[in-house]
Order: sequence, then structure tokens, then C-alpha cells
Amino acid sequence: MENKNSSRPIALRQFEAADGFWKEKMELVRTEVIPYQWEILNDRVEGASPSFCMRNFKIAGKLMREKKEKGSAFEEPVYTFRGFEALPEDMNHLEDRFYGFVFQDSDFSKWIEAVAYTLVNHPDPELERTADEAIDIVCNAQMENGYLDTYYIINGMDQSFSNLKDHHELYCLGHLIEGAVAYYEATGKDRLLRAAMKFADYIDSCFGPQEGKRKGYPGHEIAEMALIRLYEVTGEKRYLNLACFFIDERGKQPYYWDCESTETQKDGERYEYYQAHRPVREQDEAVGHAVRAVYLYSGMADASRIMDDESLKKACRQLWQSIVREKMYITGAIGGTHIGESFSFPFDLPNDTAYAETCASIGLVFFARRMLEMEPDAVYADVMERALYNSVLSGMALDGKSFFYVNPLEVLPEACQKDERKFHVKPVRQKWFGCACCPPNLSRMISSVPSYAYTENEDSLFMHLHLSGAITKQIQGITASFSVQSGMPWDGKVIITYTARESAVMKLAVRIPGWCGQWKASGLETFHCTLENGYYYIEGSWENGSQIVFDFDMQTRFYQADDRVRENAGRLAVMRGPVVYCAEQADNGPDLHLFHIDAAEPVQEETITIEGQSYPSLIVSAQKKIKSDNEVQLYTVYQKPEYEHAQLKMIPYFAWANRGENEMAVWFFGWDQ
Ligand code: FUB
Ligand code: ZN
Repeated sequence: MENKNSSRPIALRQFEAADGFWKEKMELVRTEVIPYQWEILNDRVEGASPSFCMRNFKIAGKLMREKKEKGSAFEEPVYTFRGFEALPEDMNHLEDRFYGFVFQDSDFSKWIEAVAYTLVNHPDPELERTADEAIDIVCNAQMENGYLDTYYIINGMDQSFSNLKDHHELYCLGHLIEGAVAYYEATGKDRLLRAAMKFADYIDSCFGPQEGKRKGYPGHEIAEMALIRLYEVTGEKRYLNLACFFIDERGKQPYYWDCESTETQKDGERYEYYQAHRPVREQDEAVGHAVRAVYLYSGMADASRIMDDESLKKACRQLWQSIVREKMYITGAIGGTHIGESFSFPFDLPNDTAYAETCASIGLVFFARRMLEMEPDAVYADVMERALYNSVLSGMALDGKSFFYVNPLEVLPEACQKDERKFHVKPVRQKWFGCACCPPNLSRMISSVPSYAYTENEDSLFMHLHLSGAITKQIQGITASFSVQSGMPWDGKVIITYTARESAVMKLAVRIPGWCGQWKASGLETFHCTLENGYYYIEGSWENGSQIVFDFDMQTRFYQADDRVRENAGRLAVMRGPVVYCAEQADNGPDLHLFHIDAAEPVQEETITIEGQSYPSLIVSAQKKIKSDNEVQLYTVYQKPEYEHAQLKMIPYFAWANRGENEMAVWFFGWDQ
């Protein structure tokens, strides 16, 4: 069914990271973030919002045991959904009930997924033992019929499926599948996979086109792409069918949610928030909750690839365009408004009230890779790279110990404290969150980056990101292997060497980054080369020692926004290669808004060390408005302002807020006088 141009991500075991930017990040996740998050999941970090995640599983497991022993039904609890179960004042005497957000289970699933990715190339018996124990706790909470969502197991199954729109059962299923598949692929252990399949089978017995089954679909998408992943690992077509059912049922009239229960309101026109306002093939604008949206589009892209479904592909391309042409920040962040954590209208991209949730950028990376799997076109990889190096990485402190949920492009700390419209913007990263969707999402993303960097099909290996390491590919019964040395994102030289004894006839498709004005490649004499949709296809017989060297120009460039982005009229942003830069008070003093940067002057570079890590900082020539000395009047008759020459020191955006609370800005007025 699949089109021959499509490709699949490499398995993580095909890649061994070499020293470099991403290896450092992956190591940070492995050595710092994953152990820290395990403590968090068990509520053992002082000063951090409690998670209750593992506790909820334990309580649900106890109920399961009691049920088995007594053969009795649960006692009916009072149904108290408020989205978040408030904490008791006395944390030492918690009742045996569910605490936290209704989707708290998913924190475990994301954690185990990240654990799995790290175990592939770093066997760690102790971590694996901890993971197995956690899996036991989770599996013990599963009901006989396969159902596994602690919120309902603890609060009462009579309410299960009563509010698909908001209550996240299918979201928890999706994350459970993702974690279970990853753990199975990493370790070969199938306990969690079997639990996830059992849950999926139960859902399959309740939902579907057949008579008597519910015609509902997830309020928070992810089950779609997860079920497809489950199909791909098990070969069980029913999971693909269920995913396609969820995708196709969305937006059909009468709306399922109008009919599902008395608790939910009949609110058809607000279903944009859930991307359920229209059937997906008729959706042409990215709307609503940004994470939900990109998770849905990812599932759609998966389904369209597998089914080679042209109408679904068309919808994916249209939605992609809607995001990247009209609704994406220069950092690759999405979600312009905190109201509903949503996309705003086209070109409404405020810098200081941005929502720009870390999870949404991660979801955009999911979507981008799936578009690449569907059809190799560097425009997708350009966005994937933009998001990864900027709005995804900014979600985590350089030491891996604190996190941003919201990733603004301009911050004045006082405004975050005093202006209610900006309360969602934090000037420093937090240890954890009551709603902790972002940190564990970051762990699973970063620890699986190689599977975003490389995809493959029968005769080609695609290099979307230029990640240093050794990569293998099976082709015509041969193990082809390449070593890649790359200084990205700081240095544009990429050296690719074929390192297998046996030669292989194949295509290597290397992405030419969209940000790169000029590039050259050498070592191509014996190959047939073509440039297509931003990929340089190098085809021929690869012999041991064959070496291709790419040189991508990393020159710093100034960018402007489309004129319809009113917020940035007359402003410039600075990028060096794929990395967006920002300026902080720590280097430039306060009042960043008074700087006007001069794009006509050359940019100097000097190394800056933050948190023990060194980066190129940029010294940009600027003019700084001299502040008026009138301190009594808010408004005065216009006088030509005076400026003084200044230098604006800029650092990589992802590294901001690692030196305490301070002003930050990405966009600056240009100096064109
Ligand atoms: O609803 C689950 C997650 O919590 C969403 O993906 C995030 O936006 C946050 O609302
Ligand atoms: Zn999040």
C-alpha cells in the first residue's frame, strides 16, 4: 500500500551517537533528567509540585487486588471531576484516592518511553530493574477486561467514557502504547506491551463502526498515532483500523460529543478547540489547542502514508502550510494564545504573551517527521530542525533540572508577576508542574532524536539532521555503515564516511538546510548526484573509505517577519545556522526594547560559557535610544530621539534564563536610518 517514496525512521539501535551537541543532550537526559523524573513520579522531590502518578497506580492496583479477592464491585465513589483533584492540606495524611490531573498516568508512560530509548544504547541493569518494578505497579492496576486508567479505576467506572471530550482516557491509552512499544523494542520485554494491547483491545471492543459500538473519538488526540505504531510493531490490523476510525469519525455530524452525556454541553461550534468541528479531510486551518492539533495531524500523516490516501495527504499538507506559513514563531514554537493553549488567528504571534508550549513544539516535530516519512521534502526537516534547536530545547535548563512549559519570545519579569495576561509566562524554569506534560515529553523527544535525524526505505538512507555518529542500514543482505562527523549546529562541516568492508549500492539523501545560503560538497566523483526537494541524492556503489564532505555556510543572518505579523513590524531576529538568538539583560543591561540592531554592520562572535557549556555568542552592532530625562510627564512633544552606539550581545535562545531572572527578547527594531 505504501508509496515507494515513503520512508521509516531508523531503529535507535542502528545509530550510535558520537561526541557532539545531541550526544551531550541525550546524556543529560539519561544521567540527570530520567532519574530526577523517577523521583518526581514518586513524590520524593522537596519543593516540587507532587505528581501522584505512581501513587495513583498503586491505589488502583490495591483496588484491583481487593476486587479479585472479594469478587466484589467497587464501592461507588462520589464523582468529583474538576480536571484537577485538589491537594489536601496535610500532605502526610493523604486519603487513598486519586490526586492530580485526570491524565496523570501519562507521566509514567512518557517516562518509561524515555527510559526505553536510553536503554537501547546504554544497557543499565539498575534502571531496567526500576523500570520493570514500575511496570509491575502499572500492570497490577489493570482491570480484568483490559481497562487501564487510574482516574476511573479509582473514582468509579460508571463514569468511564462519559466525557471523551475532556477526560483523556484515550489520551492515556495513546501514551501507554507509545511507552510500551518503546520498552518492548528496547528490551524485548512484553509485559507492558501486552497490557497496552489488552487496553487497546478493550477500547476496540467499545469503539468502532460496527453496530452497538460507540462512535466517539479522543478529545485529546494521540491514540491515533500510537495505535498506528502498535499496528506497525504487532502487525495487527485492528489497531490500524481503530486509528483510522478515530481519524475519520472526527467532525462527523451529529457531533458525538453533543450526544455523549448530559455533562458535556452541546457546543458544536467550539469543537474547533478539539479539531472536531469538521471531518479532518475538510480541515484547512490549524485551529484549537495546539498540542492536540499537531498530535492529530501526526496520526493523519501516519495513516495517509500507510494507506497511500491522497485526500488525507492533501489535508496534511494544507494543515502543515497553515501552521508554518501563518502560525509558527521563528523559534518553531506554536500556540499564540494561552486561552485554551491554542493557535490564534493567522499571523497573530505575540512575543510576550505567547503560549508556545514545549509539548506543542514537540508535537510539531512529530508531525514534521511524519510528513517526511510520507514524502521527502526538506521543508519539513527545516521546521523539524528549527523546533528542535529552539523551542524544544528551551523547555529544559542547561543542567536538565528545571523546565519551561511556556516559551515566550520576550520577557519582562515584572510583567510576569503583575500582569494577569502574562501570568502563564515564567521568567525562570520550574522544578516541576502540577500539569507536568512538558518535562517528560522532552525526555522522550531528546532521547530519541536519532530517529528524527534519519529515516530509510528499501534503497535509500535519508539524513534529515546532520547528527554525529555511526549509522547502519541493511541493504541487499549487506550491512552498510556510515560514520558522520558533524559540528552542527555550530559548524557547517559534515564529513560522511562509508565504513563497511562490503560495498553497497544505495542512495544517501542528505538534506541541504534551508537556512544555508551557500554550500559545497566534495568526494562525489564516482556517484550520480541529483538535488530534489532539498535533498542531495548521492547514488552509486559505496566502498569502504568513500568519503563525502559537505560544507554548509553558517553565516549569521537577520530575519524579518511577514508584514502581517504586526507584532514584529520593523523588527529583526538573528539566526546563526538553525539556531535562533536572543539577548538577555544579563549581558546587555535592562531596557532591551531600546536597542535597534544594525543589520548592515558585520556581526562578531565570541565564546560565552553558561552553566559550564560554551557557545558562540554574537556581538551585533546596535544603536541604543538614550532615555529621555523627563521623569514627570508621560507624554511630551516629539523630539528627534538620540541614540548611542551600542553592541548587543546575543546568545542561543535555548540557553536563555540559565542565569537567573532577567529580561529577554528575540525581536529587535532594525536600525535603518
Ligand atoms: O491535556 C494534556 C496536556 O496538558 C496537554 O497536551 C497540554 O497542553 C496540557 O494541557
Ligand atoms: Zn506540555
